[in-house]
Amino acid sequence: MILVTGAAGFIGGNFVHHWLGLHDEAIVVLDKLTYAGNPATIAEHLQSGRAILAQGDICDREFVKGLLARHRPRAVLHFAAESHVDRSIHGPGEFIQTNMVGTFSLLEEVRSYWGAMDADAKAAFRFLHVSTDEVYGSLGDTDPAFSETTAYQPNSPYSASKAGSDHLVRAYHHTYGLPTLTTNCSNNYGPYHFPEKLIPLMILNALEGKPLPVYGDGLNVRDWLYVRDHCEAIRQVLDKGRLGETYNVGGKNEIRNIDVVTTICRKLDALRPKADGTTYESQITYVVDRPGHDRRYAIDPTKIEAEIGWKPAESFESGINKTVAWYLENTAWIDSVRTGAYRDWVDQNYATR
Ligand code: NAD
Ligand code: TDX
Repeated sequence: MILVTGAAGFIGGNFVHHWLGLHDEAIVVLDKLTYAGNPATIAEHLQSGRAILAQGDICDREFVKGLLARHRPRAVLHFAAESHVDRSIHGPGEFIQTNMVGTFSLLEEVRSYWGAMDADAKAAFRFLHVSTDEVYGSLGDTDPAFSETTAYQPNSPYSASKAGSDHLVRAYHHTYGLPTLTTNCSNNYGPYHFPEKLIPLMILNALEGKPLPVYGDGLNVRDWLYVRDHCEAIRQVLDKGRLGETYNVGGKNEIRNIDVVTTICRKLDALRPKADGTTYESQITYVVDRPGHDRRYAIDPTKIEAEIGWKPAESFESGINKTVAWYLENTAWIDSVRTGAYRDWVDQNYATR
């Protein structure tokens, strides 16, 4: 049994699908079901019983303690976080609470659970912390990509809160010997991505005839990785990672935002031409920039490639084709996250648990 926090969200939900496609081992999902958590993402596994949903907050130590005691996982994979940079700019409090206090609370309960194990179980246990490349700050056009030894320089409340959580994980390894692993990944995209983030927002706004809001000059660069490739990296680091180490995960797909948006527009022009004969690009609108907007992120994945043997399977071209097709086909999921209708499903299925 493994325990996965935040597995009703985008990456955690994809991880549940990926893991259960490859393993018999069941998953306990610890998720608060914030606006970003949607159990419909993993409904088939909840219904089959291969994944069990425990709705709760990582900050709630009694809840976490009870869950660990009841399910006795051999590993905890920590995805739960407040994840959207723009929201962190408008309201940083939740980010500090979940990403820092929540990670601290989880670490404390895991430390106590792990400390009481017998020697063999203790040696086999793992705490894997899922983090981001944003902790390293912003690169200039010609700077080398982030490596694991790049100094932390977080610039947004989101990245600062994730940096704080990374440091806590590091400290729990060095001080208490907790068997930790940390991954710092670049921008993910793919199915089940909440439509506040660049790629799903652009696909859905385009289809609805709304403006496509590009921040600033549109020349900020992100390093895009298909979400299933990230999930596979996490699975392999869990299996083969050296304790206390961090691994940068990236797809070597540095792309300017405006090029991401025009690529999506062209895919949609081909798959779903507009009735009025105009192109989706005509909906692009430059808007005021994000405050403190990081200019460029780029990941050097040499360590994970050399030590773990991981490489991404998808190119940006193949991944974006799958992603656009998924959003065209999965309108029920999109409607349910936008209206919050999945909460009825939660109430019906979990009201008595
Ligand atoms: P997401 O916002 O889609 O999902 C977050 C999940 O965590 C949701 O299901 C939410 O309900 C849950 N959650 C939030 N607060 C909680 C709390 N207090 N207790 C329990 N559950 C809580 O996020 P995501 O994009 O899937 O990101 C997952 C992790 O990966 C995060 O730690 C994020 O920092 C990291 N990451 C994301 C990206 C990316 O591009 N999305 C890239 C690198 C790293
Ligand atoms: O409407 C938009 N217009 C726009 O130009 C939005 C939502 C974004 N952008 C820009 C801002 C960024 O340069 O697109 C880029 C990507 O934006 P987001 O999708 O918000 O992602 P980002 O801020 O890069 O952070 C993401 O990647 C790293 C995730 O949300 C984080 O959780 C992860 O750690």
